Amino acid sequence: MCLTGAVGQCGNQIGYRFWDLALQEYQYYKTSAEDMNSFFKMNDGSKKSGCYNSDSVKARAVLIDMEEGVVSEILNSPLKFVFDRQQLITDVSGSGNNWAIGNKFYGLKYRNRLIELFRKEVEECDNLQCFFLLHSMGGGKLMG
Ligand SMILES: Nc1nc2c(ncn2[C@@H]2O[C@H](COP(=O)(O)OP(=O)(O)OP(=O)(O)O)[C@@H](O)[C@H]2O)c(=O)[nH]1
Ligand SMILES: [Mg+2]
Repeated sequence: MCLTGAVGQCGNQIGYRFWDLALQEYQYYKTSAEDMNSFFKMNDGSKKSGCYNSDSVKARAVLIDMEEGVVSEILNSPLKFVFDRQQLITDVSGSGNNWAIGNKFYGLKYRNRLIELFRKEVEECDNLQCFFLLHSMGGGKLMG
């Protein structure tokens, strides 16, 4: 199982494409529930039937952005059902490409919540293999 963290504009935009493709693959190629389980939390019904609906499949993901725009777009997109509102951390103004603000200000402000969110997602994995972090090389960033 793989737990994805999408950080900032770039990480969340690339993450959106990733989740979109992963779901399409499941739909069109009938990926087995076991494979699907690597990236998604699925309820027992959808595991057995091989079908999913909006309540049965949730991404093993934490979405983080100190600006709201991209995450809001994701929450208004056709994929909105894949994300729990508890899996998100957003703020309003962003770090404006300033690493020190991202790391020292937002990092300190959200560190505990971030760790807690990841911890909860980890607890839902029975076989965690990796963390998959998506972010740009530029930008303010929370995590140094
Ligand atoms: N390949 C790619 N690069 C992107 C994308 N969005 C932003 N970037 C690049 O990412 C860098 C800026 O990082 P962002 O992800 O916007 O910054 P951030 O993490 O949101 O950080 P702050 O906004 O400063 O808090 C620039 O070099 C952009 O060109 C994207 O969707 N794809
Ligand atoms: Mg940003």
